[in-house]
Amino acid sequence: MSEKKRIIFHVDMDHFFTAIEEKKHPEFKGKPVIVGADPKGGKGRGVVSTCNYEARKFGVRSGMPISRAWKLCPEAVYLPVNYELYTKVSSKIMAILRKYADKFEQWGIDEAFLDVSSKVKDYAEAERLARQIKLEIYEREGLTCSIGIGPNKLVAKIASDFQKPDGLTVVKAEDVEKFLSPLPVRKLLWVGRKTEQKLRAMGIRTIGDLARFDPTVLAEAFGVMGTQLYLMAHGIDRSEVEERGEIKSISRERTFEEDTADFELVFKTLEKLAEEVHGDVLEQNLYFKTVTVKVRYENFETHTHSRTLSFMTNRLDDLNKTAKELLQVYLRPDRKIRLVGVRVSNFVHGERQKTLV
Ligand code: TTP
Ligand code: MG
Repeated sequence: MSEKKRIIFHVDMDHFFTAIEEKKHPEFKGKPVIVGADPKGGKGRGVVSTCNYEARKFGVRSGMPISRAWKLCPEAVYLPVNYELYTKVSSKIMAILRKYADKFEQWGIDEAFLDVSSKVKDYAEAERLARQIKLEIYEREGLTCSIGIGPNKLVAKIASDFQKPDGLTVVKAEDVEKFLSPLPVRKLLWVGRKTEQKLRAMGIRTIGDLARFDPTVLAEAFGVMGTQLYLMAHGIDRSEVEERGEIKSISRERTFEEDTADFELVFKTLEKLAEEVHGDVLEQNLYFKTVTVKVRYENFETHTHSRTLSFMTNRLDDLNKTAKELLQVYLRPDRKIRLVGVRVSNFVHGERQKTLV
């Protein structure tokens, strides 16, 4: 039997955090809006979480130091991150999307894969379904998204990014190689900066260059990843859309006003972050097993250290105790700390307890 033809959607909300803020504050519409750390007149030390498309025209991007954003666009509206609100909206969006899919997989806070193979008979029907989904999200939540449609997750994901914002890109199975060929290799999901540089040194810039390259040479240069890259360049991806826990992790991190070796301050900050994380854990009715601590030193060297507990828990005490133990190894009098963070993951959804007598 030949492999079953699939039709997969990838949905990605447009400038998610700022879109939610704009909906809440219509007076921001048309202005550059940036969500992230407090810029403090250019002296702020955290990063940009996201920004709307008006701010992107000034060169502002996610992950950029907030001080740099301030230089590029001091006139923007700067807002703190309101995770609670964004998580709530995310859940509503996911509930809308889930009902359209045979198989559903949330991916981060604002993206999802939908396998709609049994819901539509061809790409024309798929396109109509995608328009219906976009309309429902817009009518119910006032937000736009971009949807990519393809024969697998890889192609769908690249397609959703192809026309943003408010895009809809359909790539039929027979058009995959033609679609991918001119795009830069960076668009293949796991191609990071280093791989990109190495490929460039071999004369490979586009996905098409990669697809035409000798696969044995790629395997020699990159090992297993070389073979993977070659398959991806030909648009081949057999991975299934898999239902996972709605949220994969909950985290908080904070950049200190000044790099510090004051361990009491670091511990206190960690405790505060753990409390915030714990608040979200309870609100989402989750139990976690894994705790991760992140530390960035003054030279930007960044470490993470995780521990998986032997039990599921939603207790603040367990989180605090584990996080502090994990942090301990990073506290050295000769090394100042720039940032500390804590994350919980490996969730199970708890049964909502009705009445406890
Ligand atoms: P993305 O989907 O990467 O970005 P976006 O939705 O803001 O913009 P786009 O229109 O290009 O899809 O990320 C989703 C949210 O995750 C984003 O709104 C904010 C958050 N985020 C961060 O907090 N830090 C980051 O570095 C990135 C990339 C995202
Ligand atoms: Mg998005």
